[in-house]
Amino acid sequence: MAATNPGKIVKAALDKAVEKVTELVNPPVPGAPASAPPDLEEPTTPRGPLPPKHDQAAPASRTPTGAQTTAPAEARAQQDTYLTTAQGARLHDTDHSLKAGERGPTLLQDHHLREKITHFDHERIPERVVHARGYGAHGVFVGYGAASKVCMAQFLGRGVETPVFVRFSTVVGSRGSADAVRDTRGFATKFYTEQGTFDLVGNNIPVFFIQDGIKFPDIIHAAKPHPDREIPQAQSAHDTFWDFVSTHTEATHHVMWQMSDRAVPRSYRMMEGFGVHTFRLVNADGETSLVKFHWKPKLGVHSLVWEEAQLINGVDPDYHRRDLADAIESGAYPQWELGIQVFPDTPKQTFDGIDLLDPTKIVPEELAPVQPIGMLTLNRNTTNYFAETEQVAYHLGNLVPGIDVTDDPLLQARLFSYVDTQLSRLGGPNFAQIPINRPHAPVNDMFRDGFHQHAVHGGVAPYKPNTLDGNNPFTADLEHGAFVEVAQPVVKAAKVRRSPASFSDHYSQPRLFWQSLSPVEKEHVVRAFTFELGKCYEQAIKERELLVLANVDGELCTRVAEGLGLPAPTATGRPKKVTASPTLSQLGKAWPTDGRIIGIVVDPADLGGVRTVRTAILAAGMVPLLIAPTGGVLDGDDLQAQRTFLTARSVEFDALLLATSPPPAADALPHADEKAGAVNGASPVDPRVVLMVQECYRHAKAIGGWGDAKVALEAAGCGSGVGVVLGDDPATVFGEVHTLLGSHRVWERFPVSIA
Ligand code: HDE
Repeated sequence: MAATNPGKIVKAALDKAVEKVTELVNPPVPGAPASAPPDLEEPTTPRGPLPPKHDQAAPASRTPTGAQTTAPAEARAQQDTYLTTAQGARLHDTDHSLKAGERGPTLLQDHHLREKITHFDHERIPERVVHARGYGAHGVFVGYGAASKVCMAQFLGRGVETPVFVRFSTVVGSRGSADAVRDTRGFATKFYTEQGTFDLVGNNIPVFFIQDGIKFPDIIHAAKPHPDREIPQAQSAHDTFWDFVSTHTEATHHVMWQMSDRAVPRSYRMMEGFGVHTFRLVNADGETSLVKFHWKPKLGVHSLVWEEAQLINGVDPDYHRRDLADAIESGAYPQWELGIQVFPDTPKQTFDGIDLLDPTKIVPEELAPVQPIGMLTLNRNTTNYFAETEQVAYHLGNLVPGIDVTDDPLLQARLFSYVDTQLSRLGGPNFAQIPINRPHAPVNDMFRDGFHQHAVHGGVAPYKPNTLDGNNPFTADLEHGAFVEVAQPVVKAAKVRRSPASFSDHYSQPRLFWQSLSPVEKEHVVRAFTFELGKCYEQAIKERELLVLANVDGELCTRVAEGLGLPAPTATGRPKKVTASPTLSQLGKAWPTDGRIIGIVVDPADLGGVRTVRTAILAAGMVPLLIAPTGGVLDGDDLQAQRTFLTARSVEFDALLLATSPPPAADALPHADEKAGAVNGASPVDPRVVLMVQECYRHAKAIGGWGDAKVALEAAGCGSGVGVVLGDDPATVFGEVHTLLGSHRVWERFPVSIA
């Protein structure tokens, strides 16, 4: 209960301030499982459940029909001190079933046993057929008011704050698959607006594999594991995927992006998001515009390198989830600016010759700049993964006044699919009443009954017209906030199963993408194609894809063909001239480093430098992880080893600092830790540290050292390498490493052979 006496209030405020200061000086390492550390012994004094952690939030307290309640969000969690049945009856034992004697058979009478096991047996629901692996967070969207000329949606108004729930995902893998796989990422945002829920269900790649929704089962069946052996999991490096995309050439543009660095993001926080389709906006005067939505991350767009991604999938399969949750917990709130490219709504629905209804095409930002209209901040983690992230249900058809759809045939099929899949995934038609899906606008829908009905509807007249309920509910008009579909004229035409001719150019934009990349990004694309096709068994499939690449770019085709040991075919068509779009490249600027993780190999004998650097890293909004020969306290309360040479792996860090060149620790033996075999023969430095340096160097990460760190760097063969900073003053060394991190990687380390 809150304090009411003034003395107590002052004391409470002071305690809070002291707590905050202590936290600033000695911030908790993100990821601790509970809001308080556990006792050593099993507690026996009855007490209530712990409160959620400071970084957690639950869905807002709304009734199933959208009204705000006064119940705190925790009221939905387990209550009180004692273990109960699902009906609230207190239990005296949950460790033994009820038996006819200690050694006798279990009795059918044991309702607690049956209730416990029955509930457990039904804990799983079907995973999403696509985008099964995902991670969500709560946040807020603030409108800039800049969209008012083209859109009347209330939530885009200047300064309007709207709660949101965002779910990021991979597409192909199942729910337990690894995060850092090569795949497109989902970027789905639920805006709980006052005018009803608006869902922007996009991806981190601005184009799609297919132009018509009817092909979705085909591309997904091809990308999912082979049906006979159910392998490979969460990968596109297999025959069925390449069989499909090499024959269905409208996929080529998406495949180019998927073979680029975009498909191995460093973090969800460092991805762009795209609505992909063109939408139709309506302003207060009823004028319409066509738009494409973009999310621009404040931290820039950054990626993993391929070997790093592969290691991560073993070392930390939850890499992207952990990164997002830790960043939010440590206060490095990720942000994205929402922007729109605006096009006149002409009868042809094209812009600069680009068909806006074709979801395999982008409009380069150089032709139509992205105009910022609001800011998204993710600032709270979920309290319960299943209740929130697993049960959240997005739908492209959840629109608000001012935002409407177009006739993009991919978009149109999606309008059908999402409710359909949610009906079976979430067990019936009332999934909008699950707390995370509850609108923040009043709901008066006249839908009744069904499995898991949480609303208790009054009245006897859920039909229209009625007189028994005074004809409530009433339909509204535009003036009263109704969503009214744009009366878009439909061109007179015959019913056909055909695409327009404008959809048939499958190669110009893939070439545009290729030509927009920097040399090192091109190298990565070449290697991704070579790797993935190299994993295919069938020669015909590789040759067919090489022909596709020949039509994209001769050099790309030749390089991949070299890697595959196959002849490079000649293009079948004459390439159209394209103009590169430099904004598509991820390189060439400096970005903020919030939430980046810096590994520090400590010198237990001299912790002064480590302390200075750790404080500087925290002050810069980053996370220091101290690496020592063994775990435990190094000094005082704040210097604790978070990693050891046994548990640390380079892929956990964005940059590495060495305060010393530690001699081999007691467990530096290949039979105790195989990594210790990384150096052949005797080494003055612990071989795991040498491996860590080598991997960081290979992955073009900034490395810094002071004290006698030079010995370890030399043992790793990179003593004088580019992006390796050596000095006497730890603070200066860190400063230089920090600057290097602004460019994400030390790109100069990759010798490139592509122009
Ligand atoms: Fe989806 N998609 N999709 N999709 N999609 C689903 O809905 C579907 C498409 C996207 O975090 C499913 O509730 C069809 C494009 C995201 O919960 C399903 C077609 C884009 C998510 C479905 C498409 C997306 C989904 C699976 C072709 C980018 C995850 C479970 C017509 C613009 C949302 C579910 C979340 C999820 C169908 C094409 C993005 C089966 C039929 C294009 C981010 O309904």
